[in-house]
Amino acid sequence: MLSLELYAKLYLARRAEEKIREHYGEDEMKTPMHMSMGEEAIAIGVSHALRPDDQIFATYRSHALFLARTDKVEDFFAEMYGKETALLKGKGGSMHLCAPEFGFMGSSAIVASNIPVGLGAAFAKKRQGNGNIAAVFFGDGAADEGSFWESLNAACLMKLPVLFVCEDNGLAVHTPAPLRQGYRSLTKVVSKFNCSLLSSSTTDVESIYQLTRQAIDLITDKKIPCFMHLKYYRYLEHVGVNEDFAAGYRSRKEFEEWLKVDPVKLQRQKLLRQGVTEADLAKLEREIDDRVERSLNLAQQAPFAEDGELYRSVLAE
Ligand SMILES: Cc1ncc(C[n+]2csc(CCOP(=O)(O)OP(=O)(O)O)c2C)c(N)n1
Ligand SMILES: [Mg+2]
Repeated sequence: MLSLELYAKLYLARRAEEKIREHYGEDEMKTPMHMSMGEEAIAIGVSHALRPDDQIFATYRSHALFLARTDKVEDFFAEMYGKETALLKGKGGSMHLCAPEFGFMGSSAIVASNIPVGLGAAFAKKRQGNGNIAAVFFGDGAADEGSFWESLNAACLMKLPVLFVCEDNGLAVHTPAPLRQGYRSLTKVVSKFNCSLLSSSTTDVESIYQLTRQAIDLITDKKIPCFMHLKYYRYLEHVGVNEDFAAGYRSRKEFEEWLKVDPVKLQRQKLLRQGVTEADLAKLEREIDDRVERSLNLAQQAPFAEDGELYRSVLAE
């Protein structure tokens, strides 16, 4: 059942980050944390609609996206703790998650740097004629970078199978969009390019899933890129695990409005309306809680990689 599958993914992402919040203060996870909380419906809705051979190029704010695409909870926590048992043996951390075997081609801490890389993959896909697409995720702040505009231009000119996923939380660190952008509306500017354009501010994961399916159809049928503009609210500070409403650049009131349509809560309510019982949901949630707890414990107990590992897989062999 689609709505239940999506809920399980939403709940897993939320729970995993709640666990990080609980333990980050112990200072055993040495990686900076850019949390997904608030953004999960985008990560999960888009990822669920992509096909197995489509590829994802992600940002440093990709916990939910990584978990949705790979379901590798143990590896995820091992990576947070920098341990040998992780997919990248602890060399990636929160900001450089990567699982190419799942089509999760990597995430980068350099704003907008993943966009041209995704474009290259899309170019290869077009040459191979395999019908697959490259989904490139980026924040509204990445649209302040030249490489974003160059990539958008090249993708539209070359008619590449790229899905641009703009996760717009209206902020680059603490600076709101109107203080950074010399235009009034990103979507209005993008609408002048030769690509399809879809836009939404929903936090309903199923709507984002359906929108993404539409985007994939548009890319396939019209043979031009698609730009999806999706609004969300970042619950926590830019980097770190705390709320930051005392910092003065945004208000708790705004947060509370978005909380009313929290993606995890919305989907749970929808399932109850569809006749799924409270007991069934509680059972599912308990299983996920146990999985998260077990993965965290395993990560804590796992060894660090030997010193030489640091020099492996750094350069292509
Ligand atoms: C090229 C580059 N410039 C600046 C930074 C510093 N920086 C890190 S995150 C960030 C804001 C990016 O905002 P956005 O793309 O909207 O992503 P969000 O953090 O809101 O998810 C900036 C400026 C960086 N990492 N890379
Ligand atoms: Mg942003």
